Amino acid sequence: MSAPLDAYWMPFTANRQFKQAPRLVARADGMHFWTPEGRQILDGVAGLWCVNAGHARPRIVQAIQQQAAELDFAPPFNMGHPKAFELAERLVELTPPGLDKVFYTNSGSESVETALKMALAYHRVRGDGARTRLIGRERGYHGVNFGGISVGGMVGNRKMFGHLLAGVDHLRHTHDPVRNAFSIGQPAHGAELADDLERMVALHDASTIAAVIVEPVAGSTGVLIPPKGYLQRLRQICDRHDILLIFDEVITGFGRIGTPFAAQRFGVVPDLMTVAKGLTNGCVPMGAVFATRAVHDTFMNGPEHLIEFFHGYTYSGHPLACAAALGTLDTYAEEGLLTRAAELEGFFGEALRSLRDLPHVIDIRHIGLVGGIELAPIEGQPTQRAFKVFLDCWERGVLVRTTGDTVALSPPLIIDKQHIEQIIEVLAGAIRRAA
Ligand code: PXG
Ligand code: PLP
Repeated sequence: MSAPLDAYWMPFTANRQFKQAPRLVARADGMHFWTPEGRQILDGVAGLWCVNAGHARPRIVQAIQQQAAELDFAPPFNMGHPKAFELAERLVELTPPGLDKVFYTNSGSESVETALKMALAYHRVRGDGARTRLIGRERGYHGVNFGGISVGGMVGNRKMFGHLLAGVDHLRHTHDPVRNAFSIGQPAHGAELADDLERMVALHDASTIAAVIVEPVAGSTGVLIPPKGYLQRLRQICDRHDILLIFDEVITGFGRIGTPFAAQRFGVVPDLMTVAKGLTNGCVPMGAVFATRAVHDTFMNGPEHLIEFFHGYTYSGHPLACAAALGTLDTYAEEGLLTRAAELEGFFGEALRSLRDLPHVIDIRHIGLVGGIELAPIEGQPTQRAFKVFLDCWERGVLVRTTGDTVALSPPLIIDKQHIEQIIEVLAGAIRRAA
């Protein structure tokens, strides 16, 4: 090991355990990482659900290099630079109709905070300022900032941090293995869970509710796919009561489930949509919030010389991030990557389902190029069986991700069938050994 490991306090990591047996990567290209010792690792999770076009793509590398030399920084408040505007125009060509406005952030977490603040401010500027309540969902992940953990539904991310935002409530999650285990694509049962929102309206009154935020497909909490009709129903209830619907597409955005955004796959258009990760192929930190023209225009009614939305980041629309995003969009377009997951979905799903009869496999879920294999926990040691599988796969040259006792796969969208077979073979061995 070259540098000591002491000073770096690592995020979302068992620091002491990691430092006893560190797992480092030093280089990446295409579908692979390499360790400092030169061992090749097949990337089964697109880094952390973000490297959708694969690693070290030439157009993106070149765009970042050129941009760093040409314009390293431009102040984003009351100033601009051409690529920020160009990128916004390019992005709204990809979004569902109506989502025509882009606000830049630097991460998924910041996108979520931005969207929640937009929702509150939107109601306020239209004279409906009593709408302050935000509704999330159990088992939701919306990043790690205070708004996101308040509307989020992962107890580990919430319990250490006091009271969080006031006036938040949660829909029930949609995970129902009793009725839906081993569904192909969207599960059949559970659309009625969207009616939880009607119960919240009955409890709190619609006049107090600003917005509902959900992941169209929940990623971090175990790949939970929306039951058929669920998102449509949520949209209808929001419309009925003037509640804004926010889709958190930080994972589902940019081709993960076979359409540019999940909104298109499910045919449901939200009022606000958060993205990050695949926006720059993970190469430079960047996030964004898409807003409908209607939401945006509501802000544009006051005096023209005044700031309409008191929000923004030093690095909003950073030139390096914009350049990376433009290179990323070019790569996606040239290689048809934003719809490639739809072409591979059948093969990928079948490969995943071949694991069905292995020991302790209690559910397999998949859509597009995202999959979850849920394992029965080792008694008294939740998460340990999946973590054993993760370590075993790493030793055998495949990177997977675990959440609870679910093993998650979300490979780069450039993956080919042989890579899928390799991942499944290594995973099958690891699951057998973790029995
Ligand atoms: N929303 C969603 C739906 C996400 O998946 C965020 C917001 C936050 O994004 P940032 O860029 O602030 O991390 C995410 C991020 C995992 C894992 O292992 C998933 C995420 C982040 C870290 C780990 O599942 N998703
Ligand atoms: N803290 C201080 C003292 C600052 O001056 C700023 C920005 O100017 C911030 C936090 C916020 O930083 P950022 O805009 O990078 O989110």
